[in-house]
Amino acid sequence: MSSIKEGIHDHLIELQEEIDCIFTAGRNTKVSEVNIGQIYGGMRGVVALACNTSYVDPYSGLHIGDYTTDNFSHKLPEEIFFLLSTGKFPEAESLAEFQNDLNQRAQVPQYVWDVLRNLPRDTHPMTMLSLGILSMENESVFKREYQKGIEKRNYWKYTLEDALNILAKLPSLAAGIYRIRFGNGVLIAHDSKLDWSGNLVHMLGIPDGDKSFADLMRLYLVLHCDHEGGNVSAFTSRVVNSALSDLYYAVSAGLNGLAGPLHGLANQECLQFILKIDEQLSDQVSEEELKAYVLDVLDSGKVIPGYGHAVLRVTDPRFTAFMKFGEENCSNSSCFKIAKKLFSVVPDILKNYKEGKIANPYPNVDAMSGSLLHHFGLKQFDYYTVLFGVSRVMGFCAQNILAQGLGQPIIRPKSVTNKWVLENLAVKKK
Ligand code: AMX
Repeated sequence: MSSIKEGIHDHLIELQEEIDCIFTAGRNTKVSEVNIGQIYGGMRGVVALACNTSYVDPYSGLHIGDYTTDNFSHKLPEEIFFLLSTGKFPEAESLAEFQNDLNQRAQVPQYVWDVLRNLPRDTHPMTMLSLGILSMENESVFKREYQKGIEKRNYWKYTLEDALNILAKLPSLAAGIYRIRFGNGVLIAHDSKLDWSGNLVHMLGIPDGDKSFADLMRLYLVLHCDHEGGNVSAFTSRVVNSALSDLYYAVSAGLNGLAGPLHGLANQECLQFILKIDEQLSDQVSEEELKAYVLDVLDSGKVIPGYGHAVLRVTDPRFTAFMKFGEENCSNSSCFKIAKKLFSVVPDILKNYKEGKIANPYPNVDAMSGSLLHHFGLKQFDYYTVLFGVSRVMGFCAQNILAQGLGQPIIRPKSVTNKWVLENLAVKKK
């Protein structure tokens, strides 16, 4: 058995023991109540899901297992996937074995390129990524084995196979999308001597003399990996997989959620926002001018991209990690300077805007990431969410493997009509 499979197997035993203990203590114990506002308000704050890959604390941000962002941000994405799915970082030997396994599976079938090359020229790169994954659905090991008849307790093993096949192909697929959509369409071959993020940088073909772009990409792919279970993309992916639709369907569906401007597309919108400020006011913009600009945007009914969060109530530690990288590697870049200036004015404005209705006035991960990508030569901001997606697929895969391994059932909350609510409140419509 491979180290990752063994690690997941052992992790599932631990998690199942914890669940048994929780159920023995009280399966009917209440942990959350739902009010009418939450039924109509996107279920915000309703505790209704178990996710054992990661946890987002409102004040200390993303935790993976026992590690906070500061404690894992220096790792490789492969190590992070291992941590998400087994609860532990791999030993050197297991990491090498895992990387070797990914290399063996990296070849993207020719028909995927045929599909992508036949799309309209201006198709959004997120559509291409989602479609690229979905076009390979026929390769699903889970689907093939399920049709033969497999025991429920083994579902996770075939879901893991699908996860490894998808993850291995992602750098080639994402880089190919970049070169088809923004370049001359000539693909650069995968290099088995490079690691997962190194290969993505290599196949994108963006010049990187001092390897700072490769450092940024490693950090980028680590920081976006997972954000617990209730965000739009992870939840969507989990719901789809809970119907035993295989991981190709589930990952593609999760990516479709990530493509929205209130979620993953915010990083594209953030850079557009910053470039507009650079064009209209320059990176020498004063604090007063910037405040007036931000207020104008808010008064026109738009959100400030990269600010706010459904769970976080402080500056996102992932933003802080990117800011540190920017200070160390590109403090003179115009985009970085503007992103930093926005950080010094936006939180105070949002705190006082809409009578304090904005729950979190602080920056999320998207407020800084695009500025760094832009500085290092990746200027096509339509592409940024693809990089977010490449990273986040690690979270989708790990969450679904663990859920399958724990035998979690199909997800099906109950919805109600206005009539039901009116009757239950014993209120008459005027
Ligand atoms: N600018 C202006 N208004 C904002 C705002 C922002 N950055 N963040 C929240 N608000 C507004 C909301 O639109 C809402 O107004 P409404 O009641 O008139 O509709 C009000 O404040 C209350 O919202 P909330 O409870 O603070 O936030 P939420 O949980 O409903 O939404 C989020 C969270 C992220 C969608 C929201 O903060 C937002 O739209 N931010 C900008 C887009 C963004 O950065 N998205 C990326 C999030 C991280 C990610 O997934 N990548």
